[in-house]
Order: sequence, then C-alpha cells, then structure tokens
Amino acid sequence: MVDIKIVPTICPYCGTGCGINFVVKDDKIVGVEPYKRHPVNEGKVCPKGNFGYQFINREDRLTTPLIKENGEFREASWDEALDLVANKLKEVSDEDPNKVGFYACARSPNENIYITQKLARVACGTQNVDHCARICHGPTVAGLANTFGSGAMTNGFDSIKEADYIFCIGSNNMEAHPLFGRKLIQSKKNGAKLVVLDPRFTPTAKIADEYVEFETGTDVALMNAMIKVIIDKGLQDDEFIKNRTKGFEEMKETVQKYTLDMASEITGIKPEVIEHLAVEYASADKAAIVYSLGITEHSHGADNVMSTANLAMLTGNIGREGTGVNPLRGQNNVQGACDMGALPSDYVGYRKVEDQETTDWFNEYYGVNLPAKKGLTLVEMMNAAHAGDLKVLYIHGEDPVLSDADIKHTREALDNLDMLIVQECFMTDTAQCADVILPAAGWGEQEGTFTSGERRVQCLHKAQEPPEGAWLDWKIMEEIAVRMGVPREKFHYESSEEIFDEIRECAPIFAGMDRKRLDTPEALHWPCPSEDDPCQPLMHKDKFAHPDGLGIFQALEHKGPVEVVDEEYPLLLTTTRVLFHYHAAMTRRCETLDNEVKTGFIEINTEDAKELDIINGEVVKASSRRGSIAIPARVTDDIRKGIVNIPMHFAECAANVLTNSDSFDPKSKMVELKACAIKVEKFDEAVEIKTQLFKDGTVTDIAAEDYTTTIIGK
Ligand SMILES: Nc1nc2c(c(=O)[nH]1)N[C@H]1C(S)=C(S)[C@@H](COP(=O)(O)OP(=O)(O)OC[C@H]3O[C@@H](n4cnc5c(=O)[nH]c(N)nc54)[C@H](O)[C@@H]3O)O[C@H]1N2
Ligand SMILES: Nc1nc2c(c(=O)[nH]1)N[C@H]1C(S)=C(S)[C@@H](COP(=O)(O)OP(=O)(O)OC[C@H]3O[C@@H](n4cnc5c(=O)[nH]c(N)nc54)[C@H](O)[C@@H]3O)O[C@H]1N2
Ligand code: SF4
Ligand SMILES: [Mo]
Repeated sequence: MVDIKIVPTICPYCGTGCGINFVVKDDKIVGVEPYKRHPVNEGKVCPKGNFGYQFINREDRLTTPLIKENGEFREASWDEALDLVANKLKEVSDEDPNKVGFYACARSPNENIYITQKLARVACGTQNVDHCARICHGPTVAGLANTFGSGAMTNGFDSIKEADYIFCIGSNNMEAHPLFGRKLIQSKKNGAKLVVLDPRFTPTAKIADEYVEFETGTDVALMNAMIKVIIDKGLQDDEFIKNRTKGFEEMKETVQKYTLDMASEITGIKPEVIEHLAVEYASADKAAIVYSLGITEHSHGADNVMSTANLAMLTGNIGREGTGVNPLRGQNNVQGACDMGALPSDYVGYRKVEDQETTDWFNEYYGVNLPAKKGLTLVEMMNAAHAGDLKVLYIHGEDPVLSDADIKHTREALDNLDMLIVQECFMTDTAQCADVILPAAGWGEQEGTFTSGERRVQCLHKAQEPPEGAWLDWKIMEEIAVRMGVPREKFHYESSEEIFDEIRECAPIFAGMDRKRLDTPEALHWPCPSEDDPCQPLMHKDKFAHPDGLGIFQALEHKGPVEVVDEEYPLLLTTTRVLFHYHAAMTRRCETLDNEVKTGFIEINTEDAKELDIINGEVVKASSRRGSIAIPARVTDDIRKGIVNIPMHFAECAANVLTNSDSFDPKSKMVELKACAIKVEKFDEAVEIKTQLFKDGTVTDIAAEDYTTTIIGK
C-alpha cells in the first residue's frame, strides 16, 4: 500500500492566501491537491499554487552554515557560525545599537517575524527593523493610517462580490493575485461594472468593462479632478462627510485648480472620460476601489493612496460591504510582517514606538531599555550602510540585491558592511554577498501562521522535516539571542504556538485568536480583541480607527515622477510582474514555472519600436543613469507609447540595474520603482542572453474572447 498523507496549508506566494493541500509520500512533499473547502479559493489555484511547491526538495537547498573567508565560502558548524554572528552583533550593538539593522522575511510565518523584531529590539537594543513592505505597500500603511487611522485593506476579499462598480487602479491582479482576480469575474457576473486604469493593457484590463490608459505617475491629478467633478455636480455624500470625517474644506479648496482640462493635460485621459469616471463612481450605490503597486511604488505613493481614501470618504463608499479601499497586499505574509512589528516605528499590533507609554510597556515586558524613537527604514538602512554608518545587517529571508532599486548602489552598500548575515533557504544573489549564511527551514517544514491581505490569520502545517542541517528561523534567532547574553528564560519557546501566545499578550488586535478558533479553513480576521468577538473582515463600519473616530481628508497636489524623461533618456520605465514567476528565488527553481517564462523582456510600444528600428524578440540595450542591461524586446500595442516595462524577476536582465534609489516618498520612504527615465538602443551585433527566450503569451485560464472591453480615454 502506498502511504500518502494530505496536509492542509496556505500558499506561500501572494497575499490572496489560498488554501492548498500538500500530498506527502514517504515523508516528502511530492505535490499539491485542491483544498475545496477553503473559502478564499474554493479549490482553485493559479500556476504558482499548482506548481510552486517544486522548489522545496531541490538539491541546491542550503543545509550547512557558510562563512566567507578571503572571498570564498567554507562550511562551518552551527556552533561556530552562531558564535561568530552573536559576538559581532553584541560587539557592535554594545557600542551603538544604531549600527545594526534587520530585514525580516515577509514570506515566512508570523512567529518567525515576531522573533526577528524581538532579536533586534531585545538582544541588540535597536529599532532598526523593517522589511520589503517599505518598497511595496509602505505608502498604504502610511497613507491609510493618515486617512482612516489604520493601514489595512478595509473590506474582506469576498466583499467585492457585492459591489456595483469597481474602480481598479494600478493593480494587475489577474497575474499578481489571480484568485482575487477570479472574484472580480464573479462580481461581474453579479452585475458589477469593472473599470481598470493602467498604463498597460494588462490581462486584468482585458477582463474589464472599461479600460482607461493613462500616463504613469499621474494618479493624484486624475483623482483630484474626479473629486472636483463630484463636488461640482453635488454628488458627494454630505451626511457621511459631516458625521464621519474632517478636513473636507481644505481638500475641496485644493482640488479647485484640477479642472478637467488641466487633469487631461497631465494624465493623457480625455476630459469627458475623467468626468464619466467621476460620475459613475459617485453614482453607484456600492463602489469599491482596488489598487496595488501602480499606486504605491512612486515618490508620491502615500499621496496616491490618500487620494483613493479621499474618493471613498467623499462618496460614503466605506464601512459597507461592496465598497471600501482595497489595497492588494503582495507577499503571502507581508500583512503579517507589518502586524508583527517588523517596522521601525511600530511594535507588534501597530503599537507606536514614539509613544513613551507604549515603549515603557514593552521595556517592562521584555526587560530592556529601548528609546521611544523610530529606527531606520529598509531604504535608510541600505543608505546608512552605503555611507558607512551601519556596520552589521541581518537579513532574514529577503533578496535586496535583486529587489531593491539600483543594484550597483545595493552591492556597494552590502560590501561596505563589517558583516552581512543572510538567513536563507537558497544561495540567492544577496546570499552570495554575505559573510555568514545561516540555512533555514522553509514552507512545508514548520507550523505557524500567515496573514493574508484581507487580515485573515491562517494556520500552516508541517508536512515534512527540513533538510538535514537547516534550522527553523525562530530557533536560529533564539540561539543567537541567548549567545548574546539574553537570559534563556526570556527568549525561549518550545513551539511556534508559544510564540503566538506571546503575540496575543502584546497586541490587543490578536487577543481573541485562540488557536482552536484559528485552525479552521475560515480562520479569523484581525482586529480580534476577544475570544467571543466574531472577528469579521469589514472595518470602519461606524467609526474610523483614529482616536476621535473620524476619517481625515487630505489636501494633495499632483507631483509626478521625480526622474522625468529628457532627450537622452526619452522613455519612462515601469517594472512589473508576470503570472508564472514570483520574485525569483523560489519560482525560478520550479521546473514547470521556469519552463513557461525562461527570462525577462522589455515591453515596448509598436510605434516606439518602429522609431528605434527594433523587432519583436531582438535583444536590445536598455540604459538609465545607473547602468545598462541586454534584454529581449517584446513589441506590443498593450503598452502606452513612451512607456516601457520590464518584469522584475530576472537577475540576468534585472530591472533594478536601471531603477533609481535617490527619489524617495518623504511620507513613506518608498523609492520610485514604477518610474525612471531610460533609453533603448539596438546592439550593433547580435547579443545572446544566457537563458532562452520566453514563450510568447501571458496566459491566464480565462479566455479573452469571453469579455468585451471598451478602451476609453485615448
Ligand atoms: N505572479 C506574481 N504575483 C505576485 C508577485 C510576483 O512577483 N509574481 N509579487 C507579489 C507582490 S510582493 C506584490 S506587491 C504584488 C504586486 O501586484 P501588482 O501591483 O498588481 O503588480 P505590478 O505588476 O507590480 O504592478 C501593477 C500595475 O501597475 C501599473 N502601473 C505602473 N505605473 C503606474 C501608475 O503610475 N499608475 C497606475 N495606476 N498604474 C501603474 C503597471 O502597468 C502594472 O500593470 O504582487 C504579488 N503577486
Ligand atoms: N523594480 C522593481 N523592484 C521591486 C518591485 C517592483 O515592482 N519593481 N517590487 C518590490 C516588492 S513589492 C517587493 S515585496 C520586493 C520583494 O523583495 P524580496 O522580499 O527581496 O523578495 P523575495 O524574493 O520574495 O525574498 C524572499 C526571500 O526569502 C527566502 N525565503 C522564503 N521563505 C523563507 C523562510 O521561511 N525563511 C527564510 N529564512 N527565508 C525564506 C526566499 O528564498 C527569498 O530569497 O521587491 C521589490 N522590488
Ligand atoms: S492566487 Fe496567490 S495565493 Fe492563490 S494560488 Fe496563486 S499565488 Fe497562491
Ligand atoms: Mo510586494
């Protein structure tokens, strides 16, 4: 008899949080099967859910600690590696806790992330802890906290099925959150009208009722003009504005200059189309906004986010099912990483570092003496390393060499450290720069919880042992803390459940999350203040999360990208994702996914390509002020003229060689990953890219001909 076990778990890729079942044979994960009872995806998955387990038992998993000597890695015992790391962290943090920094892993369970921030705060006395949300939905956290008092998605995913009108701006969820995309299709079947706004005619735009193409970086101008139309026509919700908000008059004053003509000039959308969008959004009984990185990854990302919140409050489209402001969080557990306090300004549960009473509470709870002062963000840590002010960086499962803006700058910064510690499952581009590598157990090899984009805290289950030599993240960090002198009884856990119990003690939003209540397919959403609270997803029903319960309108001006095109660099680059790859380390190690898309490409509009004499598939040179790459061209009408696009996954033609790390959002410290000026040139001779060319066609399982999209606004 074949011994097959089925172990339920949660997909480790995007923030949709689909449930899947591992198939386990001879104690090894060998496949996945549908998890039909799961309420989020009802047994369906996208290709990553289906084939994305293939990396787990790869030969090239890291299984031995490695120490770099004279530029070469050598194998080391756990004892030697842990002592080396603990001694260095202790030496430098004793001298100045600001000289050490931590990046937490938004792919790993909450319990691991909680321990990363605890290692930073308790063992090193530093508030320098952050993670990839900074360069992802950092502007969401900052922008929605300013307007609604809480930085999270306001409604559950299923709420979208009740909407009458869906305003989807800067989100390509059919590739990036496909099982949320499925809910958009279900909403359409229920009668909702779906409108997609994006500089590219994406697979998501192709399922929309209306698609509006527009200029990158002009979202604030568009939404300000929509707000002006709504007010001029008296379509705002006066009751809602009066009873539930403040700051309306200042905002109204600011939008006055955003006439249709002015906004049309900036955005490239016809005036009557902007008017049409405003009237339809405001007239719908239940209008929902969906957005993602097209909104956030700008030097004015927080302003973009706050514009969406202004629109929702103006029309009373918040606090009800079918409405809301719905940022689609990226990483499987990036919501969790923010919740766990892997933020330089917040402890677990968004308790504020700068509030002295809160810091006093944690100082007493942990037995430490932290300052009530924010630490450095991820981008600031990298810049501090570059400047020689940060000496030790501890990276728990991130790959900044590929994912941070301006790879040259990142490599120089990492080279400048006294010690780079990387705790990883694979030898990533970042791990190669490390002084010490600590091999970690990964998905499928541990218990724990992930928190999806709709604040649903879901249990993971262990299906196989980690490869021999790889340790659980939290165990590694516990050992380091103890070696640094933290008394074992203050930093010791028998299981990830014990860590979750501590999280519940520290953060009222999780207090009611009893493990038995949690470990069901339905799981629980935070805020979950008590064990008898229903912990339902809808937020801001009767009041906002600010102390006075009011939402705050924000007066915002259009700023546009910091780096603008000029004669030398005439094309504006945006950087995105493809369905089959997820960043890099894991999906590029899954054979089935790798076979679909083998390498990167640059999308260029047919007319631009003609002017540059470039044909489809030709390898071209793309350069910015930071560097150049060789990359195959994909000539297409699906991108606005003047804009080019590179998916961010491929190290051999990495988008981030070109992007810019200098242009920050002052409100959220986001860097401008969705806009920089580049040029594209022909090579004199044929150039070969090491990996083979992509197979054509961005595939989704929805037949395009089922949908008729009207392209409006051109
Ligand atoms: N397959 C896959 N799925 C993923 C990931 C992955 O790597 N692969 N990563 C996950 C992560 S971490 C994240 S954060 C999410 C991201 O999910 P998305 O944000 O949906 O993904 P992107 O492709 O980065 O960007 C979305 C869209 O923004 C558009 N855009 C660019 N500039 C502008 C602008 O100025 N205004 C507007 N309105 N739109 C603009 C782009 O054309 C693009 O279509 O995806 C998650 N899911
Ligand atoms: N140009 C451009 N750049 C971008 C973006 C863009 O749109 N354009 N998007 C940005 C966004 S939204 C994001 S979120 C970032 C993502 O940037 P990163 O966070 O750097 O991306 P990942 O590749 O997901 O990194 C996760 C790493 O953790 C490892 N890992 C997975 N599970 C575990 C675990 O349990 N334990 C440990 N120790 N390690 C584990 C994986 O092997 C992987 O190498 O990239 C950003 N960079
Ligand atoms: S939609 Fe996201 S969570 Fe669901 S299977 Fe695909 S990658 Fe996994
Ligand atoms: Mo992200």
